[in-house]
Amino acid sequence: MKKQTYEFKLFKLPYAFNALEPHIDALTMELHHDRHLKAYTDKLNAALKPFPEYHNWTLERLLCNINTLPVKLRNDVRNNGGGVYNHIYYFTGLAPVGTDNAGLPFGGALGEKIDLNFGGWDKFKERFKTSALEVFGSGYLWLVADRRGHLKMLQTANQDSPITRGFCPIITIDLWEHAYYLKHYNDRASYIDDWFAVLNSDFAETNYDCCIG
Ligand code: MN3
Repeated sequence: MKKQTYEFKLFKLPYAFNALEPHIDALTMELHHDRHLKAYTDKLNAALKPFPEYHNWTLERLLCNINTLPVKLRNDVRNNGGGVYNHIYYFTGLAPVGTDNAGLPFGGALGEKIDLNFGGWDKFKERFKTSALEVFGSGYLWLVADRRGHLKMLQTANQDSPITRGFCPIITIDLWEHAYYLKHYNDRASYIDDWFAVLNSDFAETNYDCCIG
């Protein structure tokens, strides 16, 4: 992920709004990016504006050091900074239908680790789906690596970010209803299936290599 500092620019989606059809619809993508992510970005900038001493801090540095920040800044970094970071991870983790890396089982070192830890791709998918269904309320499910490179499925609430807890993110699914309600209504299970169909496996493999590298 490209490291940014204040003033944060709205992340540019690396594909068209309709590129994930029919799995994730264009209107959902447009609202998710142009309204939800834009609001997080604007609010993060507004919160940081009165604190010039943090204007050269990357988003990663802010999120990894929340507890050292002025009290007035902490919640905004957690919620809006997390909102920016997590959405960039989510959007980049999706690949347009028909591209080489869309919806494929993970390969490389990550693929081997998945086979070893979960007994194969299908079993991993099953476990990931079950865990995503269990996330209560608004949040995310992540595949992360811990400091020793071990894989872990991590549920996070609201816009909390795994890097605040020292984990290295590999891939994530946004489980807030705004990510799927227009097309899937309350059927989170079918959204999770559709997410797997457009999962960007290249992105996940590269992230894992960085985590253990
Ligand atoms: Mn979202």
